[in-house]
Amino acid sequence: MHRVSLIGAPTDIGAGARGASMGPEALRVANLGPILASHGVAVADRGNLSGPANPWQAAQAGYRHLPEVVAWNQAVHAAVAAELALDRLPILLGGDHCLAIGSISAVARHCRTLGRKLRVLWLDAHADFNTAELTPSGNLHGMPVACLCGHGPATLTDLGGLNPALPPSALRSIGIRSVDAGEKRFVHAAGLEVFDMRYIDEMGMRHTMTQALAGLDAQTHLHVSFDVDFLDPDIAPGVGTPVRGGPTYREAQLCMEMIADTGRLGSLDVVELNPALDVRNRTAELAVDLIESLFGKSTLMRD
Ligand code: HAR
Ligand code: MN
Ligand code: MN
Ligand code: MN
Repeated sequence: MHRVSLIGAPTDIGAGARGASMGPEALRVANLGPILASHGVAVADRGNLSGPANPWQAAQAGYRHLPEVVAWNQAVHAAVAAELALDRLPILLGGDHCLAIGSISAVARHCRTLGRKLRVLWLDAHADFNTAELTPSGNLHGMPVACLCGHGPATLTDLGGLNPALPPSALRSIGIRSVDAGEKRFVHAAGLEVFDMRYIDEMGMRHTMTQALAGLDAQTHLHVSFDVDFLDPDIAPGVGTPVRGGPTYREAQLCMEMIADTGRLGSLDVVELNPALDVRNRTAELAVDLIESLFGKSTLMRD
């Protein structure tokens, strides 16, 4: 039985479009808490974290809003660490994807303390592996994977007390279809394991997930960082950086169901939902539907 804590982080501090700050409330309006509870999950909604407003400034030395991004990530780190210490499963409701630095560095520290293996699944249209030198935008939501792997400002790379928080070997990126030119070279140099859309097209989602989940054991903590722009924008328009050609509804369901089947899910980010760009909360409702599957809701045939 899962004991889950919802943690809202209402900010778009790392994004290139405003509006992801409304994500936590849109997920609540789509009934995330009650729907999880209806599947037997014990849910506590911890409310929202607070942090600095978005000053909407140009990049300085390759980063937009770095001090504010650090402040938000410190708050996320502390909140996620507190829930893990209570043996609860934290669900971070973003907010933009820069917040995964705080969330995953807390998870990595927790696993280190307990001597548990960690596997991170990065579900995203983007690799999020930019650095100050490589970024075309300065937006920190394009950099969290690089920061977690030790490439970034010390205020972010050292957040969980050990730099790097993650070796690239702990990560699997799935659904990738938009990578900047310098970022692409860096992804190859770092040896990131990427299952891009070409791979999913050719091999199918079932084989992709079998590969991405290979090697988990009973002691593995599985963290899922679910960037809603992973999904095809035809079904998930409410995101700031849509990229066409993403997983269909059925492919996304299978992805979530295969994760649920491992029984290893230990923490989750739901990020980049942008209600200002959504259509009647459709994308939030889709995200909740998929999160249900992640927590083991399955069809009648398999119950
Ligand atoms: N690669 C681009 C940049 O770094 C766009 C990144 C968009 N990132 C997200 N999260 N929406 O995946 O600016
Ligand atoms: Mn992302
Ligand atoms: Mn993305
Ligand atoms: Mn479902």
